[in-house]
Amino acid sequence: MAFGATDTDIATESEARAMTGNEAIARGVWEAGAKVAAAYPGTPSTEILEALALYPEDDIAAQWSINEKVALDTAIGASFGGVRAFAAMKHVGLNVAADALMSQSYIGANGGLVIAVCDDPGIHSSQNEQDTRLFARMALVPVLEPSDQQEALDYTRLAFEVSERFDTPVILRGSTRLSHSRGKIWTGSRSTDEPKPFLERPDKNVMIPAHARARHPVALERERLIGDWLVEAGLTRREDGPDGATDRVGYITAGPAYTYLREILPDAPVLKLGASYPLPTGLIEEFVASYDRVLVVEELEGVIEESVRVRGIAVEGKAYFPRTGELSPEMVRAGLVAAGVLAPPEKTEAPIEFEPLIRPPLLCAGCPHSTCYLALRSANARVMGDIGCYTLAVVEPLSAIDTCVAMGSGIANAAGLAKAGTESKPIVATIGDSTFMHSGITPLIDAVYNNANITVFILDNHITAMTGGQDHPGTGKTLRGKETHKVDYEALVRAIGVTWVQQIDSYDVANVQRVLGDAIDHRGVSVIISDRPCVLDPVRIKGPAMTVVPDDCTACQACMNLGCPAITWSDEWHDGRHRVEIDQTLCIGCSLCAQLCAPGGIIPAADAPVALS
Ligand SMILES: Cc1ncc(C[n+]2csc(CCOP(=O)(O)OP(=O)(O)O)c2C)c(N)n1
Repeated sequence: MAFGATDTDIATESEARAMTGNEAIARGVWEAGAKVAAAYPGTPSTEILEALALYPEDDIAAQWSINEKVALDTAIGASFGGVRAFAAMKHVGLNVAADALMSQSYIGANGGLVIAVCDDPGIHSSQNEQDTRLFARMALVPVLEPSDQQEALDYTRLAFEVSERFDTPVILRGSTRLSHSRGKIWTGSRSTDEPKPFLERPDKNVMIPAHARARHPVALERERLIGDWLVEAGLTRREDGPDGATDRVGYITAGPAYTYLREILPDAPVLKLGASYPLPTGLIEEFVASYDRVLVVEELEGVIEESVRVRGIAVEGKAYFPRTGELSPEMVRAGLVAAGVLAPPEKTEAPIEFEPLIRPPLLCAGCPHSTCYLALRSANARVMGDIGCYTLAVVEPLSAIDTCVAMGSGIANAAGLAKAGTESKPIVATIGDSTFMHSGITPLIDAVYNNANITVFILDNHITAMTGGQDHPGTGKTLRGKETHKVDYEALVRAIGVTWVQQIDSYDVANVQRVLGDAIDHRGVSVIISDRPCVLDPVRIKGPAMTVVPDDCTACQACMNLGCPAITWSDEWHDGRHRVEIDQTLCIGCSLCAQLCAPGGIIPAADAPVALS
């Protein structure tokens, strides 16, 4: 057990298993007896709900919500109903859910309310690198920071207890490294508390100004109480180490940074914070007074360092550790050397440096998005993009996206650009089906309402491809794979007042171009819905592979404009010139390249006269 005994004694009936941080969080939610869990996918948090869906439906209602705010509001509703409830999202998802969080902080929690928010230091798969701890502090919501997979489970359980004991939502902060790496953990059994009755307290549950004014001080008061209680619970603790005060330098740390620090300095005196907000001021004062110098080691922003310093307590930190990117043991070592507490490594032979092979992200072979962007490039459109696999159309050879801000921004960005009146090119917003559901519908209503002259290209590949193929209200399937109502995009778009709508199959290249031209010619809002499933999901498409007939290939490279990873430029000469080749192991037989090949030099391999490459 990672911390001292609490009301939730989780070590009993223990069984060791290897789990990722996300699986451990899911396990913690289940063990805590939560009855409702909702999320919108987003790396690195996605697998939490996928793992929760493996627990019995009678135990927990686990669902994909249309976006993060709806997920949090769903969990809030269940908490009002007196059961433990959970929402999960990536860091930027909290921006979407923030409005609800800020008010719920004043309202509190009837049934325990926990929100897992997974940060992405290093921006492996996100649009920014924001630090959730800053949000938590602004919302006055405690943020627990597990350092490893065992703590991911333990802290999740404890987060529900904190939530109920102190009448507050609680954020559990994950990160890419913790979410996706695996560790051995001990599991426990599921709590089975009875639901609480609905709390008939409009003064607490209804946030009108008079009520909110009274609740704000309550939220501030619990700040002090929680910080101290986390010490009592053993979650925040001093580890003074065998040589304790002798080296005269102490460290304050939290989350994965703790494990990196321990790898470099296994015996150093450390104050390990289980929560970076609220802080146990008394304990920090005592700890800092015990050492000549105290360094704060934390990933991303200097949240702990600044919070300690504003209390007049002298600590150092971000002078030696970066505010961007992921920490690692090596970076912690480098910071400690810069701070003068570790000697620089002795000069030895230069280590062998391995240059990683650069593999730029690409759309898949046969991706149905590629022809839409080819057509947009031919139309010389100004393309206001959005977030999804299709954002990769920004790179060569498609090079067909001009802007991409945040999920659901593209349509309103396009409308705003049209209103600016400065753009001579046709203005087109492109948006995936999941993103359209998430936050594309309201800006489309707005564009129609304000009579914007734009085209909206909904790229429906029947799935949330970018995050690994999750369902949403447009796929007709739930998180647990059950059939449910499927949104009819055309009916929806017409219902909000769009008069020019056409569905197309993006595998019909000539038709995509023609319809796009017509849509651009329409004055007002026009909508094209490209309807062709992702090559990976839900059906793994694999047709007979295509091949190039060397005699017919004129090396015009029109096919290469698709950016298909199966099409390569041959180094071999044929009849005095180079030509293209198709890698048959990658080709899925979509035939898009054949449609672009004017001389007809690309044919199904099965029809080739001799075995061709
Ligand atoms: C606010 C927010 N939530 C979640 C994500 C993670 N995310 C990025 S794109 C995307 C959806 C992609 O699906 P879709 O729009 O259908 O496009 P596809 O990848 O299928 O082409 C998600 C969930 C994010 N970047 N920002």
